[in-house]
Amino acid sequence: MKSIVLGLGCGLLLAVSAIAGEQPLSNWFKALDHNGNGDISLAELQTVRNQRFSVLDANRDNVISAEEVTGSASWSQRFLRLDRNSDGYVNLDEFEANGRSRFAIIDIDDNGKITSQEAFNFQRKARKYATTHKVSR
Ligand SMILES: [Ca+2]
Ligand SMILES: [Ca+2]
Ligand SMILES: [Ca+2]
Repeated sequence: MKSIVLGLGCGLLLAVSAIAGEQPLSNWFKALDHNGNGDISLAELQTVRNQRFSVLDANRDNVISAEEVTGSASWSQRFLRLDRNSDGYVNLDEFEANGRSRFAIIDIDDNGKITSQEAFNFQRKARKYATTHKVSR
């Protein structure tokens, strides 16, 4: 069970890296903390992810196809996991469901907010996991 959680968590680190590049925690944390109040709410996470969805959905048909993510190694890797019903497309529902499960993993105390401390703990754990398991990027 623990390794599954860490595995999912590692996916979030990759997601965040995709948004912010290989930047330190403070930068991606600030990018997600839209209203700048010092923590990340689920709404804020979904806002940023929805923008990402629009960017990835190049032909604007409201689904992401495998072809649309071929330019991004990290999104291509995640595509199969995001496509829950395996129809070859990722729709916004699937995309948001993935965001919710990731949020829940990082929000350790389950209070609906990700603090910078929770984000930091998570990043450290994910790094350790990546090192131990030699996760390719
Ligand atoms: Ca916030
Ligand atoms: Ca599309
Ligand atoms: Ca929390």
